[in-house]
Amino acid sequence: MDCITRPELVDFHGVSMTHYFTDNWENVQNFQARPDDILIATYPKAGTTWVSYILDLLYFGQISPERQTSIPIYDRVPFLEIIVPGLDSGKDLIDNLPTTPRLIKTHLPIQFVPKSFWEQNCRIVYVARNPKDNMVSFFHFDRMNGIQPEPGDWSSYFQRFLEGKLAFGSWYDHVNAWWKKKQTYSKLHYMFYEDLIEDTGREIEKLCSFLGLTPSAEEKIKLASGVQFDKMKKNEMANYSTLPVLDFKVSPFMRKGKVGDWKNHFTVAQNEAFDKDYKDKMKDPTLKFRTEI
Ligand code: PPS
Repeated sequence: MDCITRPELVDFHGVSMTHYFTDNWENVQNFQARPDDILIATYPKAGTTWVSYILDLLYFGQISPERQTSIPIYDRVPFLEIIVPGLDSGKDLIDNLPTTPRLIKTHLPIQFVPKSFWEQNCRIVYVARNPKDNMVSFFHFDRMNGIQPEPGDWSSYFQRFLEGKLAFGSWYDHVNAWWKKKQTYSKLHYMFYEDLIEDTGREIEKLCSFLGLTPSAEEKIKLASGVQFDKMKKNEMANYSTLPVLDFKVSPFMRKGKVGDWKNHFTVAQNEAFDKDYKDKMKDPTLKFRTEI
């Protein structure tokens, strides 16, 4: 593999980004979506892999079970905007997907989503996670991920999260803009990580109704049990252990999978500062997050 170095954050049309997600910009912006494509959109570390895996099993679990033991999730559900030297770009992986529908992952803030997805009226599943746990998960991911900027120490990371100075920009802008879109774009299903933790079966039920799928009760029970954290953590095709840029000696990709781990990281003062800042930034009373369940 080519030499990979940690990137700098740059201001890209007003959003903090790194070149691994902007170097393929023209191809990504000109991406040709198909009407049956399904886009899985998230701020990083909100539960992308979990929902990708659920959708992959819903669509292909029965018809091609061998896929589950031979193709890593990041190849089954390619990451649209990523381009890393020595690896296939997300765009190329998508273009070569043999399956229908194509399941596509993105972390792009809504204003960067290629227009073709809107023109084709594609279904979009957005997953959001409470910002405290999202921040903690992102911090540990940045420690172990060679294509992310160095996270620095926890207190400086905490500050940068509040300022939106992380790859893909501000969590606040991301979750709010996607939430707003839901009011005008009916093919957007907005989910919460905490709801999935609380009742995976119920959330699968809602997903199926959004996608127009009708698995049997038995299939749904099997699915909900098969996608639990411990099983995914052990599954090489779902846990990212085969991706060379990640250093599992620093931290695993499937790290804790919990609601409330922020309590092990936030100091009392940080928590107070966070809550105050959150109130100023999150003005829409209809968008509510749970930091414990
Ligand atoms: S990425 O890199 O943005 O695609 O990461 P993403 O998949 O969005 O988020 C990773 C976090 O999701 C947790 N995860 C799960 N939690 C509970 N159950 C299941 N099945 C599951 N699968 C993934 C994963 O552990 C990361 O969260 P943390 O808090 O770091 O453990």
